[in-house]
Amino acid sequence: MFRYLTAGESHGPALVGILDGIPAGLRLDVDRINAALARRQGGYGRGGRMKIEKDAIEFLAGLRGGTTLGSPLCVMVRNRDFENVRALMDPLTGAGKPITNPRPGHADFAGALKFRHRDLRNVLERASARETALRVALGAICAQLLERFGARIASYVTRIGPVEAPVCEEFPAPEVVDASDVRCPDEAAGARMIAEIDAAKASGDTLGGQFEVRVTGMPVGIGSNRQPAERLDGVIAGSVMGMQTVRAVEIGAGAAVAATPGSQAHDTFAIDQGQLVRGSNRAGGIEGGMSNGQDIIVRVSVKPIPTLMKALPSVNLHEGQTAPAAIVRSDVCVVPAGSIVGEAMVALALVAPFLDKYGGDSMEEVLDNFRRSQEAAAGIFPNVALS
Ligand code: EPS
Repeated sequence: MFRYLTAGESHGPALVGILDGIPAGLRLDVDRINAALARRQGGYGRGGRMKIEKDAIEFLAGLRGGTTLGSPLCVMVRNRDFENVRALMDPLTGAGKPITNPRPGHADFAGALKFRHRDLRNVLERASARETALRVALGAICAQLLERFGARIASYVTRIGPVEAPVCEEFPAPEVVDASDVRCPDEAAGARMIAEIDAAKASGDTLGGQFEVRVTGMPVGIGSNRQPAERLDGVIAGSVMGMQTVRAVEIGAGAAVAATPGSQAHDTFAIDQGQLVRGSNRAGGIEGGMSNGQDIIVRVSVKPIPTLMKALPSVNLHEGQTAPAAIVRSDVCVVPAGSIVGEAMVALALVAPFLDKYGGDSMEEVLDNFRRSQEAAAGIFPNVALS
């Protein structure tokens, strides 16, 4: 069974994760995992913390000579900032002045009541999106597994605050996206996004936005219509909704189909030179809860982060008085970084249903199952060539 867990506080010694169910024999390119971690650290609108950290993956278990053993992988990303705040965060002796004023939109308030914490720091340390570094590490491992079967994952930013960029018709070229400080392949829109982030920073505000994650090369039939929990769109949406700041996830045309007649909402079939083709990809690569062989398109909307330098009205929970929300060092806009985390959450979501279909204990076994299944699929309708 494929599953994963993460642990770690934002300013604790390290983030750790366990990834269980990755087959034996997957050779990992560690430089590429670290490159994904570096991409997550970037993006215009990040705060001071990213100057302190230089995220790198360390393997504690499950890997030998760069190849997975089939045993659980245990990985770590250290928090360099821990050394600066050891007195506050040491697991045995950490202590400090409590944070008392919850930030509207943050986990502070609900978490304090739920876990009966009087110091909001005990909530925010785990709620912090710092933890997404570990998810990116785990997701990059999953992406390398999926790549062995021809699937690739990429993302780009389509909106920051009021600035909207055109949607890419094709799978976005990762090097073009990476070259933009806001991960937007449209240069003019990217420049306006940067100006908007500067304006938000100057006024002590924050900005949300939207990004798209695309998967190309996914075989047909991943996910299932058998049971609600097996539907691939639900599995992906659940995983991506599990990210800090995410408020909406759409597949393909998404919410817009509610206003579209059926004649313009679906993707027609045709035969072109003996080859099965689709007229469009409004379904975003998923029909009936299963991948249909087209690109999987996931559109994600994230809120502006709740730590504002011009603090929102709140209360001091210790004193029972109205008071501004706590101000802690933070970012102005995390949408570009969020798109990298989105890639990771999609990769993490795809592996379980992928292995449900082709699974085995070793990569050799999974590749055998995959090849046999692909050959069989090509023969089901002999008069129709599937690309
Ligand atoms: C975060 C607050 C900031 C961000 C952090 C998420 O951290 P700090 O309070 O240490 O300045 O930089 O994100 C990361 C550390 C990261 O690696 O993405 C928050 O409160 O969610």
